[in-house]
Amino acid sequence: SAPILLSDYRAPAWQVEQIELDFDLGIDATQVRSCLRLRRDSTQATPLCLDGEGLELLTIMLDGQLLSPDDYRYADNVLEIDHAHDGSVLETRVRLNPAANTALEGLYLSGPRESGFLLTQCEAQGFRHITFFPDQPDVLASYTVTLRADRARFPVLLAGGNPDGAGDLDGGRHWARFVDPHPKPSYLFALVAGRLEKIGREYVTADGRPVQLVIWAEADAIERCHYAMDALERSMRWDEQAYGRNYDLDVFHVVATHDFNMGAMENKGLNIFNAKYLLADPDSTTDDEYRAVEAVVAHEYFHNWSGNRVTCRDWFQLSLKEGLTVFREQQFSADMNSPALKRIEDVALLRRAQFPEDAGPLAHPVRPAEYREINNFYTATVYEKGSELVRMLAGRLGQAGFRRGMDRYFEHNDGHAATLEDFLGALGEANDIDLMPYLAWYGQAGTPRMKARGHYDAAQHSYTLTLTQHTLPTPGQAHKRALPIPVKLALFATDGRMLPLHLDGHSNALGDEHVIVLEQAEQSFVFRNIDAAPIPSLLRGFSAPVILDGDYAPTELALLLRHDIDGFNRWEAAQQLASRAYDALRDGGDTTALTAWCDALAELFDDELFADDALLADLLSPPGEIELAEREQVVDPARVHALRQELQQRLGARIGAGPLLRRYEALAAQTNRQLDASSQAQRRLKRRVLELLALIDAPAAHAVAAGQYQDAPSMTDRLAALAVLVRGNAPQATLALAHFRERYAGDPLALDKWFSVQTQLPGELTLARVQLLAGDPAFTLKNPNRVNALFGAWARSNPAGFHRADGAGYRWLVQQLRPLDALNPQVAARLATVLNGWKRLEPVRREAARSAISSLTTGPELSRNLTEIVQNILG
Ligand code: HT7
Ligand code: ZN
Repeated sequence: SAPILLSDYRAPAWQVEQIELDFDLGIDATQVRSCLRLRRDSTQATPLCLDGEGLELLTIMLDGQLLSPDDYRYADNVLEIDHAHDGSVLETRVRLNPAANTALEGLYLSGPRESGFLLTQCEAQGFRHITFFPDQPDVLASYTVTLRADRARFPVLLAGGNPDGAGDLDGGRHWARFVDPHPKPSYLFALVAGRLEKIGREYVTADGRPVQLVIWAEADAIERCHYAMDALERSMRWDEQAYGRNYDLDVFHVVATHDFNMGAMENKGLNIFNAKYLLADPDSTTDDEYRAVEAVVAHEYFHNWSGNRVTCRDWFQLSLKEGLTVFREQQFSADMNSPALKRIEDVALLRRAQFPEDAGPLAHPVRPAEYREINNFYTATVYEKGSELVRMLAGRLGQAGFRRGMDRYFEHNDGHAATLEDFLGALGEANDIDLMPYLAWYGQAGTPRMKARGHYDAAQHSYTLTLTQHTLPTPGQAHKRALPIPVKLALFATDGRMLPLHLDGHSNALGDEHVIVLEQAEQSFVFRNIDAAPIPSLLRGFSAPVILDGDYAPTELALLLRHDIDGFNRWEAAQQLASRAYDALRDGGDTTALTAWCDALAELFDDELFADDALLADLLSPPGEIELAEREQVVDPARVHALRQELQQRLGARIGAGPLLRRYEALAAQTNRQLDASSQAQRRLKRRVLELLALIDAPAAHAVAAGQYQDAPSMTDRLAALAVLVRGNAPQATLALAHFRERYAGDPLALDKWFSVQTQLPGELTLARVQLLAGDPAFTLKNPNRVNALFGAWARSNPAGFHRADGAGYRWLVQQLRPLDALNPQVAARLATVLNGWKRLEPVRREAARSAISSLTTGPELSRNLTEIVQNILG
């Protein structure tokens, strides 16, 4: 199919002012009647065309007249209708089969047919699987939705908007109606019907509106929704305080399902969540997962303004809602938890998921210029890099200026479908600043590489910092422009003091931290009144999403690691030092960096005054294998793994088994299942200490881990212990895995962890175990969480286990993609992206990967989703 181009965008010739939807719900057959009141743009002569996919068309009526097949054409998923005019009312009736919908897009069944429930997923283009409609986000309509169903089978009937009546019907059936007063695009429509339990809470918004908050889940899960309810309330308060945004309906429903393609969905008034991001209790949820639940609940709630009240003009603008909402979610999580840890977590994710995407054949701008399948563009680039771009703008405007700009953005675009230009325009106009140069970031793929070189002039007492930038070509974009790169910086003296900044071109002193903006390919910045060569702390807080080459001596990084008061940059110094240590191990050269890294961390480890256990755990963790592989021209994943293991062994040995064990015991003495920051930090550090111990004294660590597994009061401790046993291929792993399987047999989310943890077996053992697990009765290709727990965890989190030298891993994964694609194209396409980096593999693996991926280009036709990914990956 031909690509869809941003440059082809035209405002719709037909709008839908009002839609009335009537559902007659059934598992195998659901009838949908839709009634559209149409409005025509008189300047365009385009005929009325509606999207519709996989619909069994029953009847069409235009202005009360039944249409004959001569009056319309339904082909290639488009229904074209003759004789419609401004003010026409179009009624269509269609039939759907929810139970047969394995793609989980449109109306589908979650769970077994006897007891499962019906739900919808419409973003990005699922509504066309429900009824005929101009299924694009710039068509905003008012929705009235009536649901009818058997009361015993579907006791709960929900749709977005406010409730507007309910009652009994003949034959044991009932009905419920919902009216949404806010015009919305079709992707925000939702319904849910089935046997669900609820928990509820009254909430009063800052502007005085009483709101019923209700979370729905199946009976066995409802008691695990309380944490999410608390998180929802925190999110609502936070958005009122931080952005002045109030909720705008009388009800806010949230529903949990185990069958979902993504994390969650912000349908107006009826959010639907993957159970993984809603259910939580200490026995089955790790600390990281608790934080993820809080973040995703907040994210979906924040969409009510950034996405729903102000939506996207077209799907090219996806980051307008996603990048902005990720940013708002990150701010919220930072406020609820530790800002430094949150920043570390977010940057680590960016580097692990987005930088490789931006450096490979799937690289695309935050605002892509074209796509074939929009579902393939819910990427780390659109989400995470998109958020970084908003962060740069927020940093440029300062807190008050950004708030002013956001107020203007919401006010000017409320109820409209907006563009990124509208966003930058509103932020800029409210502050009298031209932000349009930042638009270049949205159109250019690839991660800029920024070099920093310092020169100290003792005679002049000046320090000149020269910054250069360069972005490598990406597919379809050979030439790159210089981008505005804000660099937040400080200068340190060798005794660890921060120096006051006197920058040429600024008459007044700037304090000890300042943001300079690199706007050209090369620029120099001169700092005065400096008495000795300083050590620059650059990109503080990761002020721009670039790769920095800082030309530091190891001792300088060690100094920043010890003295920088920016928690993020402290961690960053440790990461840089570890990367240099890694290079030293690989190249067999100078070991200064390795020694400096080990010494600095051993010193911190012993420092009783260093009280931040969670930060210490992060400092003690070198970059992951994916990030380290990004440093290589040619990647041998087994070698990257071995070198990283050796790096950690050196660190463990430098600290020493005795101190590690003693620290472990001290931390273990405080073991509990509380969720406060210090209890979480204790578990995080305990895990890291145990992992280091396992690398230098495996039997001792495995004995400790086996004990921890047995006594663990929380899933965090239990899973950490299990992971150490499995990764170390310890004899105790077998029993622990069997126990885990039995204990959590009835809990799908915990069972997912049982699958995932086993994908972390080292090296050559992995594939056979993954194959065995794929044959387990609990494994199914129909459930996205299970597929991701097995195939995704294997290919993404165990590169050395996935990238076997004989290519068997690639061949086997590719074999799974075909049947998966037949069931669920979105999940298959996303899984295929794990092969993104094949071109940089060493020659033997590269050829094996190329051949495996190419095998997908012959044989039965693949979905549009998977075809696009395969074609782009092959390049
Ligand atoms: N806005 C939501 C995106 C989403 C989605 C997209 C494609 C297919 C299925 C999907 N489920 C949810 C999620 C979010 O970013 O909030
Ligand atoms: Zn989102």
